[in-house]
Amino acid sequence: MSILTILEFPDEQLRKKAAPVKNIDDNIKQLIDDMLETMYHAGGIGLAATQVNVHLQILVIDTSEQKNDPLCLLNPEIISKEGAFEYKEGCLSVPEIFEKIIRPSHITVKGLNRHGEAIEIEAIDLLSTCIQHEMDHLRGKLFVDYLSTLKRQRIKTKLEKMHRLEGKE
Ligand code: GNR
Ligand code: NI
Repeated sequence: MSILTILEFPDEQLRKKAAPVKNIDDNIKQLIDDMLETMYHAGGIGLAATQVNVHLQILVIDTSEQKNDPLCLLNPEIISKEGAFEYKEGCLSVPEIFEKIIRPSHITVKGLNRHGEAIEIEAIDLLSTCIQHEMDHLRGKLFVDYLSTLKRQRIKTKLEKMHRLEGKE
């Protein structure tokens, strides 16, 4: 197991579109385990492969209080959505920024589990938000894209400054 490096906005790699997983080999299983470990280590409730610079349609989520209910979804597709739910979102790729975003409150998603079996998940509120946030990552979209150009520009400037101070740039 290993902790992977999480890319941060405005890294252009976060804009890449992830390809479907064709077969779940040992490398993919290792990646899923590493993504879960990385998510728990970072204190997040979700992580998309895009964030660790792997451009495949893989996401992991755990919205449970006890952090003991991991969910892994490959090649996810939303098959229905309705309602509206507002939540103050954050992102491990946009550290220290939290903004209210409105998304559909009820979704049904299909995809594959880590064994390659077809699964369907009905999700509401926080889990629904989290799945949509992770699916956005897989198509190169970030929650800051829902904000005004001005707000997004301010966030970009702030993070660029942070990265310079950290010597990341
Ligand atoms: O840890 C996370 N919290 C969170 C809060 C509200 C909406 C979405 C999220 S996902 C985020 C982890 C992350 O960046 N996943 O891509
Ligand atoms: Ni995120």
